[in-house]
Amino acid sequence: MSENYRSMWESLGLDLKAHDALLDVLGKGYRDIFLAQKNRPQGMRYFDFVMSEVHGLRIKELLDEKAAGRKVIGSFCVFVPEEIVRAADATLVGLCTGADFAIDEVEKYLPRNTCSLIKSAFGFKLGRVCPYIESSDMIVGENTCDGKKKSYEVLNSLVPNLYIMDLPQMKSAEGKALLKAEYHRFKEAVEKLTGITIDAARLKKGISIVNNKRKAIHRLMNLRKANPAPISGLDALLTNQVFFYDNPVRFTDSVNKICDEVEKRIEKKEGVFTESAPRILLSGCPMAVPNWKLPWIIETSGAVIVGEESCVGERGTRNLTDDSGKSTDDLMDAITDRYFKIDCAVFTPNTDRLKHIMEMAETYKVDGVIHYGLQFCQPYLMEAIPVEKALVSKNTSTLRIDTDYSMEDIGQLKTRVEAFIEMVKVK
Ligand code: BJ8
Repeated sequence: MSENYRSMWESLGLDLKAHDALLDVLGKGYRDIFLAQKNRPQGMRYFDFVMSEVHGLRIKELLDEKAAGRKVIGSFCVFVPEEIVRAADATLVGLCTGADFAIDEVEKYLPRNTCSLIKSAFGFKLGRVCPYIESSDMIVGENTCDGKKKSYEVLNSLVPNLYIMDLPQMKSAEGKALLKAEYHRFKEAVEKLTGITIDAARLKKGISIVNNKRKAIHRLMNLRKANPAPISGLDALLTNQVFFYDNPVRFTDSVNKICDEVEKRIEKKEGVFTESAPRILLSGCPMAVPNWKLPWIIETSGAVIVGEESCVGERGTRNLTDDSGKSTDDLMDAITDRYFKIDCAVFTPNTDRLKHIMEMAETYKVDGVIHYGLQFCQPYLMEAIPVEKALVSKNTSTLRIDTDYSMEDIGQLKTRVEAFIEMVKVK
């Protein structure tokens, strides 16, 4: 990334030395993992560019928007409705939660046995290496799992602009009423922050922008049903990760361009892996940038990931928001309906997720499912067992992986994943 951004990073209060070290590791990881792949769609070059500028040009764009009076809102969860943010001409960005940073500092604030995702958010803040959190005019923390909920009490002392969104735990009428009330409260907070009154026309526009982004991703995911796989799971994951950072209209365009290219590949029966490569569904905790460890292990062990049952994947993007309502209230109801369907493991019971995993295993014609749980993530680790049982009862091979963001277990993970892939091949 260019030298030109140093004064920008400095103005955001970043620790330049630590930030340089982070960018070095990120750049190397990206080259080794993504650029080393063969036969990628040409359209992935755009995503290579986005990643090379993820702390550079994209931050400059956000700061330019801020200078023009627009606001930036940071989020840690797919329950934060982007439609409402867009309706106020503001930008929603996912905050960095995909790598270990400043762990010693983090453990002065959080217990050691906290999941890596939460620790990562704190590490990026405490290490002063995340330009997104430093650019945010509002940071939304949501009451999902206990770890996040309690950690936001601590985060509140580290940032000046934390907004807490309460969320239901049950898919009941009362749960839905709570979500609706919280989305109305959030709308008011966004209006106050931006000085813009969100009316039906604005909401419709916000819904359309976000739906278009989702439709492009649906199109790409649908194309991944082809055999041979026309795009790697790593590249598809990258598009899902960039979903949270990029300008949404440009993102939509770029994903659609990849789809045009991938459609041609499918016609010609061209793939990134051979037809006989085992097809894997990855299910579980979200994988934020630069959490690429497990997908990289899977795809360098001879299998291809054809779907992600994850918030950085289909759990986060699969449903559209109905934009047919005429009034603000109708559209707010439609937004509530859409988000209430998200089957995060923090809900109890959460049978929809199990159903969705089974459906995905079938539609993507997978040979095996790898369930990815972050250590100390009780919701997903608890659900991993019934998920495995249900899949095995349908004769779908399943491997449960519990890991974190460290690189220490790479050798052990590789051995387990390779053995699983061999077993799936024999089957
Ligand atoms: S909607 S999955 S993005 S909460 S990994 S912090 S659950 S202990 S991230 Fe999530 Fe929203 Fe749900 Fe999706 Fe807790 Fe588990 Fe850590 Fe997690």
